[in-house]
Amino acid sequence: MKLFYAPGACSIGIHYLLETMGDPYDRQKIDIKTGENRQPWYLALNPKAKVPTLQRDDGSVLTEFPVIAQHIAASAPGTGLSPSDPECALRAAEMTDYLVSTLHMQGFSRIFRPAKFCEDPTTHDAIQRQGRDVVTSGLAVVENELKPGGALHGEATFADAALFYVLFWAIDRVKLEVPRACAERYATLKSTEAATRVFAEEGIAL
Ligand SMILES: N[C@@H](CCC(=O)N[C@@H](CS)C(=O)NCC(=O)O)C(=O)O
Repeated sequence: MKLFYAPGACSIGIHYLLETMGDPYDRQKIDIKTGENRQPWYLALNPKAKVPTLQRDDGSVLTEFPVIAQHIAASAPGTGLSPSDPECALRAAEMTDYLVSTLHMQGFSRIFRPAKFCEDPTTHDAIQRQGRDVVTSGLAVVENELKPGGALHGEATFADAALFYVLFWAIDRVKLEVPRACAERYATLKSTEAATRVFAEEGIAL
């Protein structure tokens, strides 16, 4: 399989998952800043013009982070990244969707790209404040789910791929104070060899 990613983008979570699993895969860097994701060849692959994109060995393409993460984890059943218990798998999917659709799309998108929400620059501070509020309240939910009995407690699952990039953005990019269990989980994820390889490959110095 082949991952199309952009350095430091949400695709870093899929990159991290692939490195965690350790099976061979291909990858190609896409330069969003110069609009490579809007080039005809990339749109033919993914008309949504987004990363991550995953091209499978049969040539078919998957888009949308939660689906890609679940597909990759399911391809390595022995790793535990795809929970065998249906209820655990459902809860991991629930958290992955929340991390991507709420913290990323509703929160960080406002912080990083306020102009996408309103072109008027006088509104941008307010939009970014809204984004921070979404992220802060979202991280409170994540914190509870990291505690015993929560969907994110214990062994890593495919949801950790989303957790990895959301916490990377919160802690290392936006420099937010995050709740304790979130900080501890990110420290654990970041200390892995997989994370070291991913940051080096994407050219990210922390
Ligand atoms: N819903 C998509 C969102 C992906 C997304 O927003 N990716 C961003 C990078 S973090 C992107 O490709 N942005 C390019 C652009 O908007 O031009 C998913 O879950 O994969």
